[in-house]
Amino acid sequence: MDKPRVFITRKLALEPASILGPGIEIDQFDSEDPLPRARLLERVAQASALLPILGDRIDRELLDAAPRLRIVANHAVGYDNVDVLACTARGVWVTNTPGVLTESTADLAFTLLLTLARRIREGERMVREGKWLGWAPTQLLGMELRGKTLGIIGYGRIGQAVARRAEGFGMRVIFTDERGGVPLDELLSTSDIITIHTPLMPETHHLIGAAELLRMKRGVLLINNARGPIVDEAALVAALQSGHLGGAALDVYEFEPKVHPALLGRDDVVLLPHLGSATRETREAMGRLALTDIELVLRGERPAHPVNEVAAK
Ligand code: 8YV
Repeated sequence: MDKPRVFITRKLALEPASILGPGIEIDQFDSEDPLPRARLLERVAQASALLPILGDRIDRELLDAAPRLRIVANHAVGYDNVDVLACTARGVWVTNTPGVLTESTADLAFTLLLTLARRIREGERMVREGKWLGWAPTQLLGMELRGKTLGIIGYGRIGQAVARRAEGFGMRVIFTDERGGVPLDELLSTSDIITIHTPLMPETHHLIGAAELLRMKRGVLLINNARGPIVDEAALVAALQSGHLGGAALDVYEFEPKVHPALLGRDDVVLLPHLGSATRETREAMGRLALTDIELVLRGERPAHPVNEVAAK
């Protein structure tokens, strides 16, 4: 009998063969480049397991092209790129990588927050461009964190890890979540800084649109390293242009990897290329989790991090 094959859609932070046993054949697009959709569809044809990243859309078309597929082990905690219902209907497990990226993603949220609040980008550029002519009492004044209210939208593992950091900085933390906290309206109208840590689902698509931005206090700072489409990017641009928003720090974009052109030239925004979980430790752990779940499923066992339930075949 042929060995089951796994298709890994990118270069990983660890060698897949260091986790997968010799009974599994590894096919890998061993690159950081985007994988064209047509090549993805081609290479899943013989795959029993698939390890995709966020940018790979796992939908009915892909499932049709992959008749042998038994598991989609998403290299992410978020799985909005996967049509989970379609996978379940075909008996395909879907797994994610929870827990191992909580601290790195919360660290990055706080990095964004401090970079924006303390105008780090502008200061850095001033020095590098030789435009710093000397110290002045009014130069690049930012926002102090102590005593400010941080509104956290989504209070799961990452939201709570951000709250722990904020408490260390003397901030007052409020949150909104389907499990409790304050109503979204109250969070919007009372926070000095707002940070988003909810998954992208139909209910959270454009959760922050023009009306919500207007409800925020004038001068508020907005942080997003969850998912781009939670914020209506065009409305965000308008709120920055009108001066209602004090600034935004983004690690994710509505049409990733495209960035709204109006954001690019602004001094009151910080823009990163989706670096939330980008530490060596976390990326190795994410790869390990996904590959281990593949190994389990191909051995006929239940994966350790399922997001759906599949009947035994
Ligand atoms: C990944 C993420 O970098 O885990 C997530 O949900 O957004 C990031 O950790 C990204 O999803 C790559 O697949």
